Amino acid sequence: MSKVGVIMGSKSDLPVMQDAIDILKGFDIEVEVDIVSAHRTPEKLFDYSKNAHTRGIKVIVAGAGGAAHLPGMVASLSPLPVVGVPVKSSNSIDGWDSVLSILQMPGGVPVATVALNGAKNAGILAAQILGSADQCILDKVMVYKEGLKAKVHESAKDL
Ligand code: RP5
Repeated sequence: MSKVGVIMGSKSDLPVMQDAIDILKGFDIEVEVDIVSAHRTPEKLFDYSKNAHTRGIKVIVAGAGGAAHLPGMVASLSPLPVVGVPVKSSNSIDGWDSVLSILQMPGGVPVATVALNGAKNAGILAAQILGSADQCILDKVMVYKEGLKAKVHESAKDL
């Protein structure tokens, strides 16, 4: 079964990254969660990035705050698509450092960067990537989108 790897630079990122885990589990997608710090555990980062694809992980969602090098470094070492989540962490200057560190990658090493603290969208994007080759997941994404539409129509009735 295809898996999504959700990693973060610190346990302090978990309250944000939990949104990615929850939405992926809502699509019945297997999630492997870990803490991998680009600066504090660089050897683990190398090991994780080099090997994730060998154990069924198809997409990596990586979140970090401040000088957020995790998603970009993972993308430099792994053949898998990487979705980056900038986290507004305690060491972040208003989130901009995290956003720009993850967003402004050099040519050849893409990171699909979502909004600040946008872990939910990162999970949905990972599901959509898996869904492009898995009809069952694609069906669930379509149901989810129909649900969004229904909520808007419902909320418009209360105006
Ligand atoms: C980053 O530094 C982590 O991803 C986290 O967002 C931030 C703060 O980490 P802690 O000091 O809370 O462990 O590397």
